[in-house]
Amino acid sequence: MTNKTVLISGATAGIGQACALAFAEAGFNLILTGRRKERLEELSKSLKKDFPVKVQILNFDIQNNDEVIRAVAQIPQDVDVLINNAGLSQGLNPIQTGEVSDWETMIDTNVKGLLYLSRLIIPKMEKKGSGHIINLGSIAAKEVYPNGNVYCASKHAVDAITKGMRKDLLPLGIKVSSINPGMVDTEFSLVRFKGDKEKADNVYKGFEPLHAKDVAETILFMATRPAHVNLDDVLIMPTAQASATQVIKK
Ligand code: 8X3
Repeated sequence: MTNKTVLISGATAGIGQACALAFAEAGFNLILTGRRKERLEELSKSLKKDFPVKVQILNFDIQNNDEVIRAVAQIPQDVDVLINNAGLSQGLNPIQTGEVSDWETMIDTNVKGLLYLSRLIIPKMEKKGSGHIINLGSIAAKEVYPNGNVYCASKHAVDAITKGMRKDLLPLGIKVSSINPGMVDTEFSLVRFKGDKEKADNVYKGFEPLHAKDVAETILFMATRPAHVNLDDVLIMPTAQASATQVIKK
């Protein structure tokens, strides 16, 4: 058991949801955020039933700074760990036929949303003189692949923001880490392909991708190192994947 609180953005599915479970198992109190209210309520109910932890849910759209401000104002307690997980990929077009609205959604969520939330949580950590921010990057934060253009750019921005945060927050005693997963079998591809299940399933066929739990367990490990240890930058890949574009499929 710990008396610590973790805030997980985008907790309604995938890696965020798996983090909620892993951190509840480890005894963290949880603040779970997301756009899908019913899913948040269901998750909170089941976690409270299974674990002796406090769960607060905050339902808002991270793309909207006013909504983020209103939501964070409802957090009474300290936040020890912030997991900036909310993020998505929309569309997989070459740059010349990309949808502007897809670009805006990715940049507004993956980059601006992460900034809005961090901007409000960091002062809470500063007041306490400690805290840990863990940003969800991607292999797309390290490499650019065909048709990945704006998604890769948004994750490269997360990589740069992580490095910038680490420098700026060093004097404040706040740890900053990033975790960069390769292919993870979540709703990610379904969202990227706008609900085309066949296309999405195809991405993960013929090899074993990472599962959300694999990433969540690693994030929990990162968050529970001793105070003097920080895992700055973790790249986690399926064994069958050597780079963004090289996967061995059977
Ligand atoms: C998700 C992984 O390989 O589709 O960030 O970019 S990938």
